Amino acid sequence: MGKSDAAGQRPDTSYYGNATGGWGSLKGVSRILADQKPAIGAFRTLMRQNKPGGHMCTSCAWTKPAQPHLFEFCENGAKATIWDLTRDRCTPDIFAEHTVTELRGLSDHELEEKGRLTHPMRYDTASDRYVETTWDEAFGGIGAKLRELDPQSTVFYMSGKASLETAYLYALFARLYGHNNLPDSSNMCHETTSVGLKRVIGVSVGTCVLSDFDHCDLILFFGQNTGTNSPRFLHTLKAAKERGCRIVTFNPIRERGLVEFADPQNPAQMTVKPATRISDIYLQVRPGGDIAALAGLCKRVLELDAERGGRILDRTFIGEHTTGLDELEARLREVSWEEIERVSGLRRGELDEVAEIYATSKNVIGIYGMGLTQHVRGWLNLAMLVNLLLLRGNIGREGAGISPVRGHSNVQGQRTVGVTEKPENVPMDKLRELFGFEPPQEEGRSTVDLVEGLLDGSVRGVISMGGNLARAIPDRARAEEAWRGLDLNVQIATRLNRSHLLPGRSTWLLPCLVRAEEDLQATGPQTVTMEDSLSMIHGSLGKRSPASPHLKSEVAIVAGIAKATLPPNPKVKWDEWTGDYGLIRDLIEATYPDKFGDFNGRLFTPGGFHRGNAAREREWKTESGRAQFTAPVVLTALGEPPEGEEITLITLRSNDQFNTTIYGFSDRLRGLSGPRDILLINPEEMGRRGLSEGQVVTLECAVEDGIERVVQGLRIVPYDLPDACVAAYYPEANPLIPVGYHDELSKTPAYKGVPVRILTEGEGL
Ligand SMILES: Nc1nc2c(c(=O)[nH]1)N[C@H]1C(S)=C(S)[C@@H](COP(=O)(O)OP(=O)(O)OC[C@H]3O[C@@H](n4cnc5c(=O)[nH]c(N)nc54)[C@H](O)[C@@H]3O)O[C@H]1N2
Ligand SMILES: Nc1nc2c(c(=O)[nH]1)N[C@H]1C(S)=C(S)[C@@H](COP(=O)(O)OP(=O)(O)OC[C@H]3O[C@@H](n4cnc5c(=O)[nH]c(N)nc54)[C@H](O)[C@@H]3O)O[C@H]1N2
Ligand SMILES: [Mo]
Repeated sequence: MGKSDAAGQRPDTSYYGNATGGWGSLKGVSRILADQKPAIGAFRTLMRQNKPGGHMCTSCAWTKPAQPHLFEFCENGAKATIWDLTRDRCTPDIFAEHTVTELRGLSDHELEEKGRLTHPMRYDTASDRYVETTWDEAFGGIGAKLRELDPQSTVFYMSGKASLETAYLYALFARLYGHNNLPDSSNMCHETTSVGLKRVIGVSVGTCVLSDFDHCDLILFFGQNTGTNSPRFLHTLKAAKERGCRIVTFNPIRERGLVEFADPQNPAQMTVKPATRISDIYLQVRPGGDIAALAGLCKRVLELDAERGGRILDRTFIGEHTTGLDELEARLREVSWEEIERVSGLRRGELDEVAEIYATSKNVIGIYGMGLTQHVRGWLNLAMLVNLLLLRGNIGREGAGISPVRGHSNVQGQRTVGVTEKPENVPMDKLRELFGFEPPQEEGRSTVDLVEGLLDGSVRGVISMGGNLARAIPDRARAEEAWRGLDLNVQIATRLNRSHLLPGRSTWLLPCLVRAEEDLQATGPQTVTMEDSLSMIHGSLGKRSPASPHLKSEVAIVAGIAKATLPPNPKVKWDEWTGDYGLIRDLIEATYPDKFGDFNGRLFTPGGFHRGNAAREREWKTESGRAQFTAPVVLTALGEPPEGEEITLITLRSNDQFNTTIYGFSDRLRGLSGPRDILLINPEEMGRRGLSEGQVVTLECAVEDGIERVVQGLRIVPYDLPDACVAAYYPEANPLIPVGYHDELSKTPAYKGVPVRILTEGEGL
């Protein structure tokens, strides 16, 4: 689509006939190459991606294998790297030409397309422009402001890309300064996992490692769009399929990557062999219907056990390791098949068939993504999947387990090393001992608490280490004005985005290196580390020459602000740590000795090193000391199931975006391209509601809390979805999601199940 915006184009919904991967993915990469004109050597850089001694991709968190493919990158990993290595530069000249008000008129895509940020910038209120500043002035200005503010009124957000070294220092800085207000992008994503899995199996992350996928004979796949969001995982799935493993998928949308896959690394498969079929059974569950579907599966497995003389359940495991099965059985006896079918949208026969496969499979892995976590009862979705796995002892042995597919490339690791609002997850005694101070004990703010604090004025200052909070949060339209009332807004970023254009009284835009770039400090080039979705820790060494000589590393920026804010402390050595990241890894090891033993020695272990997982060893760090069965009080994950005219909204990522970074306008794998302001709905539902293809409608949120939330100008596109739901893109649809509408336990926003009304012209407005 070149550089132009897509406004005005009609969606092209022609069926995309090819499998995921294949020629289409190569075309996707070439288009971005042509658009971004990366600097010379970009291909060589891509060849080092995800390999020991190379740099780790900044796209998804899928694991990096010990024996990498020749091209250990996928279409979207290549796009992310090429996006970072563009030749376009967003220089002080561009800021001199445009006021911030003017820049706010541009789309997400147009803003990022200005290129890499090159200089530290300060917002000047009088001219409504960003003006060039020096790092000293920036650090000094930010430090002075932070000293003026009450620490409790400030929030340090982190988006999941920054390294373990940056994350550790950032969290330490927050606690030395005096708060635990350390939300992470994880708060919008897998916080449900951190809280939900912890409650039932005592760990906050998944239990599988890569070799489990060589031994499983069934994979149950819930609400994760592999082809777009973690494409390298398709190689693992394909290999499992070729071994005879079966895959059953639960997803309202027939996502192509989970239907079939042609290996773009394998020219033979792309030209002559048929693509590999991925899912044996694909069930288009209704959004929020997974609790019901899993209740049906558990109910049927219990029936099969009774029918087959008690040979289906793993009674030894259940007796030794679990608690709560009686309550679950009693509850499932009460639940009717009629209710299961109604809430899940699936038929009893379909669930019976899957239950039979489950009951006769030896090793089973449960996989999930945002389709389970981003619901009001997301935690119960996970607890139900754990119930099913526990019935046959499928947690804590080879070839089995539960495996969330995490989002950002280091989001899991940032939590591991202390970026969390929950003080109980941090070894405060260790921090006290290492740095000689009294760490704050008060619970900090999550992302939802941050938005609420913006709206009620109790948040006065925000530092954002990456990310684009103003777009990614729920209720973003309401929060926009509030950003502008902040006393301090510090944005550390690589490319321009909307969050940078909502300046407060003191506003700073600080440009940083990307992971593929060389990070040169006093002792030479520095390695950084990250933790992937399977809890493997990897070193990452960038070699590219930085996009501008004025960039600093994220570590140096955190240290610079911290030093300018805090009184001197002989145990806190910002300059030494910046000079040698190995010293920061020593601190990580000293704080978390059980997870990071010999950290510096194991940096470049092929495939990474595993940081350990108690549930994998069948050690249950739960309240009861056992793995917990959960009896579902209700069968829907939706907070407010739609009534009358209402319908459930799912918000989606396209194949051409990374969160709020919009690379282009092709949602290739769904056969969609063109403008992103569309509303997907099935043709029967369109008929029932008198809607026609191409009609432009308004969506209105149906949660009644006295606040009107609408998004206008959405074009109707007929699409294969279950009844009673519609789908629109994130972040365009975010004004419709109330900030208070989130997972009950973890506060993860319920982005996948919001009740809305469709208004046609002249209605309601
Ligand atoms: N290229 C690319 N890669 C990415 C990202 C990106 O934006 N672009 N984002 C990264 C991040 S931060 C994250 S968290 C991950 C996100 O990766 P995913 O977890 O895959 O998240 P989504 O694409 O939001 O949605 C996942 C799927 O949930 C399905 N779904 C919706 N509602 C339900 C439901 O109620 N039940 C079930 N069973 N399914 C449902 C949707 O149809 C969709 O296929 O990807 C990461 N990787
Ligand atoms: N409706 C709806 N809303 C959602 C979701 C959904 O499914 N539906 N998903 C949620 C999820 S899972 C997530 S994780 C959040 C994502 O929320 P965020 O993580 O806050 O947002 P991103 O879009 O990933 O951030 C993109 C920006 O990060 C900056 N950046 C990129 N690389 C780097 C780097 O290496 N260092 C630094 N310092 N900055 C960098 C660039 O300036 C870029 O503009 O959105 C959430 N919002
Ligand atoms: Mo995420």
